[in-house]
Amino acid sequence: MKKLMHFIAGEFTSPDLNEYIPVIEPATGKPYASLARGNANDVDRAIRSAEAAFPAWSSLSPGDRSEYLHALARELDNRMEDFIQAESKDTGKSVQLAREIDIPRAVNNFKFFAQLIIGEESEAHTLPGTINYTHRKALGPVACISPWNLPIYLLSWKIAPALASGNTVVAKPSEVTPYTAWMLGEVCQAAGLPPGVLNIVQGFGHEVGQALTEHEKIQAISFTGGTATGKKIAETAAPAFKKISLELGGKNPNIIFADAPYEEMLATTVRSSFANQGEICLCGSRILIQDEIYEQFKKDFIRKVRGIKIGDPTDPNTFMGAIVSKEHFQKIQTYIDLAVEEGGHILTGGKVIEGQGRCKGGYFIEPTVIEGLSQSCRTNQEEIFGPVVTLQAFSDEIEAMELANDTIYGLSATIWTENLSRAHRIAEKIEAGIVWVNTWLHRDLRTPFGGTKQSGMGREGGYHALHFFTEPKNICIKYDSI
Ligand code: TXE
Repeated sequence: MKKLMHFIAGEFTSPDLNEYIPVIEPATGKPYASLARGNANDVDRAIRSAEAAFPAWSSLSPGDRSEYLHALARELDNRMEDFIQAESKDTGKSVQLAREIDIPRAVNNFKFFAQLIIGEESEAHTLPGTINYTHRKALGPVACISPWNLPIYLLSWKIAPALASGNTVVAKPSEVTPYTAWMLGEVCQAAGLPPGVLNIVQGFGHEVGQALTEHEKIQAISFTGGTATGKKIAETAAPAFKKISLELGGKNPNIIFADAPYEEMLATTVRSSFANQGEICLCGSRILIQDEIYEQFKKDFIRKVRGIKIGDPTDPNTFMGAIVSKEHFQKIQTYIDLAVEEGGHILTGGKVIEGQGRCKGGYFIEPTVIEGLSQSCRTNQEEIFGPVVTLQAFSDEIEAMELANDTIYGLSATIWTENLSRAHRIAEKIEAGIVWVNTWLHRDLRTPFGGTKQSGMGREGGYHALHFFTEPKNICIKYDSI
């Protein structure tokens, strides 16, 4: 069985504790690798290596750092198929999704920031007799902590801007899905990235993650994960004045008006509900439908959902694979039971699926659609992060907006309408960091990405990310006039 080690100072290294955690394939429920269980000593070693690499790395020109990022993109691209298979095995997601989304996007993350950094400009402000110029400086060693749902996609989304802007990185992937992060170490070696520029420490969140966020040398923490963990990180970071960027949970509304472009809306709503088994923070888990089309939508949606192919992630026809872990699988089942207790009526799904052949013992759940629940119940308030959506009817814009905004979260929202004024009106009033109109998960990497309320703080993407990972310094010069 493969041992997934830390990657520190350009080498794969054993954990201080010499202990390993089993890594489970969700589609079979069986272990297939073992993971280094990191501790504070491993974190300290990684941070020292990042600290040693920082002066040389941050002194490179943006063009030289850009070349390294292009090399990372190239080496990742060369191993595209290995990464696709590994990501699917590790997470339970379909090979098809890893091929269409996860791995190409990871390659693009490196390419995108490689290009962006060479275009970065500094500012100057002049007055008679003075000139202020402002430039941005890298921070030092920074922490990038990522979750299990889009492992290499989200880890590279953090690492790429951090490195591009001159920082060195200690990355902490999720212990649930560590495989492609481990492979990234090999990519760094193949790309000739100088040792210590990127370090990857594997292990549990409460051990490695906590030690990393507490470490005095860490200047900034970029985190994506659960809201409860985000709060913990904020508590740790605040007294030490570390910069934090938190991308947390969501309970996103998908608001469908009677004048929606119907067929496109229907097909996209299936994706926005169940892509990646519903384990994407941007999934629209609350579907709000205008009265006039409620029954029609319900009928058509259920028909489409029943046609979803679930099963072995390696089957090219599979749309929904396995849930990422046994723990999360049980959590989703608890939420489905809760929905019934709260008076919900399951329109389709709701049951566990017995895997076939090699997938016996895998964690499969039917795509589940529930109606009849009030907005205030827990099912409609708490993040389930699985293949479970609820339907609610609304009569007009005011009611739609009240329902949409009535949660502690504010990550994203989708609005379906052909009425341009209405689309603008609602987009303005929705409490969310990202609003899509007549589309979903349509990403332009230059745009700010992140949430309001308890969905987080700070924005990733484009210059927002480069600015997060740098500190502006203003220099004011007075000169005598002639
Ligand atoms: O996430 P965690 P979990 C939501 C989703 C899910 C819930 C919990 O609702 O059910 O969060 O998932 C590391 N200091 N999302 O428990 O624990 C951890 O090792 C520093 C939404 O898997 O937040 C992992 O690398 N780090 C989300 C990362 O944090 C710590 C995606 C995320 O894990 C730590 C995933 C600590 N004290 C889950 N404790 C999204 N918005 O995309 C844990 N970690």
